[in-house]
Amino acid sequence: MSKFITLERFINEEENKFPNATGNFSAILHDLSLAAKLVWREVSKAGLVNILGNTEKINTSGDTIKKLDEFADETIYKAMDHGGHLCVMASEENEDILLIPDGYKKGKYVLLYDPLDGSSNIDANITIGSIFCIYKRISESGDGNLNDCLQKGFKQVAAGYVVYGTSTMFVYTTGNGVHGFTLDPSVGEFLLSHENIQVPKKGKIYSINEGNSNDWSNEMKNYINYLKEENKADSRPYSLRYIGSLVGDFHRTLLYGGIFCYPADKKNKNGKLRLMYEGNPMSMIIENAGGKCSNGKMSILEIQPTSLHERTPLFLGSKEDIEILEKFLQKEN
Ligand code: AHM
Ligand code: MG
Repeated sequence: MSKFITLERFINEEENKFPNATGNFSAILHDLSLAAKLVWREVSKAGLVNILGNTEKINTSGDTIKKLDEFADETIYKAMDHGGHLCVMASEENEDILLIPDGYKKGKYVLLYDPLDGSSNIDANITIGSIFCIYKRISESGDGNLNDCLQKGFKQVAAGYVVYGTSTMFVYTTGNGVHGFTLDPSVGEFLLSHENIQVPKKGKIYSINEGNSNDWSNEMKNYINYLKEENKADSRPYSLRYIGSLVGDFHRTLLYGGIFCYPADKKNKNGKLRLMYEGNPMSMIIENAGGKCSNGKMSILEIQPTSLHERTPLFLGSKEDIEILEKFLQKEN
């Protein structure tokens, strides 16, 4: 029988590798794992209790917020607001930055999160997830501010997600490999199940909402047509897999390789997905697993954000797949 390594123990052992570590950063990860379990507990009962259904509210991106989104948003905020390690937060469900309440110590880190991504899938019992990333503050002290949140992706010091699927997993990186932990619900612990995940250099699966193809650029259409062409030496045609839930589609891409695409189109010139809550964290994870991220022209991690809720074309996946995509999109306007 192999060893059981809990997420808590793993985080502590990672911290011990850095003699100067203060423990602040590990404490944030511990708080996040508690938040993940609290959200999982509600998500897993979603079909049992009368929690489904839309509220009257519309979030800043124009989507109808479901009650479970609100629960996840509040739960993550409340699990993180009093630890003394954060100076500011921002969530996909809130237009403005979220300050740490008066009376609590303000720390040196910044947390951005998408509390419940893919929530339009909840009613159909399809995989959804939570996404997070952590930065170091750039302001000196006191309350954090918008500039602390609007840092380039390569400044992230950690990123991760929780996938509520056939089992629930916590996957994260601090820049030292990507590690996955599966929740054992009977003991309430995340146990190390996927150490040092490496995305295959090239895959056989593409993941995209092909219903939008009429609105894609010719370059984007040519790339997807190329993936469908027969070429035995090159494992083509690729298979299409699309859940419509980023965490699920990303998790499969991370494990099996291939490419996830949410491109720009005529109606949405920056695509659909958000740079700060979806693009940057998933990009840090894929790059730390040996894969690549792109907006079609450049690394997502090099984009200077200008607002909390900006969107970006997003491509994530195997290194070689992203490189081929970038060749196709070079001439795209
Ligand atoms: P959300 O943040 O409102 O839940 O939307 C994001 C979701 C992603 O999970 C997924 O990749 C994408 O929207 C799917 O969009 P589409 O239905 O246009 O294919
Ligand atoms: Mg989202």
